[in-house]
Amino acid sequence: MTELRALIFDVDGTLAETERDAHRPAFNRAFADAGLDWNWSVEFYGKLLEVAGGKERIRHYIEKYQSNFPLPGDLDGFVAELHAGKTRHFRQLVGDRIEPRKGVRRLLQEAREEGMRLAIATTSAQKNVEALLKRAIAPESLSWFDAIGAGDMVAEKKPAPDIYHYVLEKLNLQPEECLAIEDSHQGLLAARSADLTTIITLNDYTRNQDFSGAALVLDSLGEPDAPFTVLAGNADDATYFDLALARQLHRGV
Ligand code: XBP
Ligand code: MG
Repeated sequence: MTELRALIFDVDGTLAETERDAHRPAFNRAFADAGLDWNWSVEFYGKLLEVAGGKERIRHYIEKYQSNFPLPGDLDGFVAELHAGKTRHFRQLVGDRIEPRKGVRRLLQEAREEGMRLAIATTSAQKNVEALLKRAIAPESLSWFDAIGAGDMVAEKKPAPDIYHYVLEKLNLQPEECLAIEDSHQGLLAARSADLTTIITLNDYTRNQDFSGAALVLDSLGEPDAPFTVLAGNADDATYFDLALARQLHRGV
């Protein structure tokens, strides 16, 4: 039986509620800086999340919702500049208002104590991951992760499996030695296409998505004094997600 050796975390929506409270307002601030009257509401942003990647999301928005916008000659350059501004705002916002989701600190701590390796697989830019880890988790937390796969390091973003393949290669582990933790349908598709056992901690944006294929679907990782709700799968009598439950799910595959 293969041993579980690493946990691979998605970032946005999984480690913290960054989409609603940091990415979205960061896009809006970058639009305002550029003199654009584009403003993405909390609800509308949920639709835009169908497209992974910030640059890809801006481009999709222009094509689908701003068809009268006079396209600049260098559209790639225009989008890249907006996105660079958005990344600067994101780093500021993440320091000001983002906390990790319930159970994240506890699980990371337990993994470190038990020598379980940690990794990140995200669509978001590397600078964003670094800012989130340093500011919302712990100043030195970047060093806890043996592999960080982020943003443009791969050609195809989630739901393609590329970022998970990248991380598995960096870890020098097989998929059956790892467990992925995601919050979205697209993330689940990416992880499952890379043959990873995957658990889901959903949030308001992803609540109604299809999570078939997930080993377990939870409303959060939970805490000893704040139990999770199991929406699909079997957690036996566990009330929060820890390494014992991770190993149990891993063995059950
Ligand atoms: C997050 C994303 C990203 C962020 C924006 O995916 O889809 O596009 O919304 O980040 P995941 P960038 O949950 O897989 O991390 O602007 O840096 O692309
Ligand atoms: Mg996510």
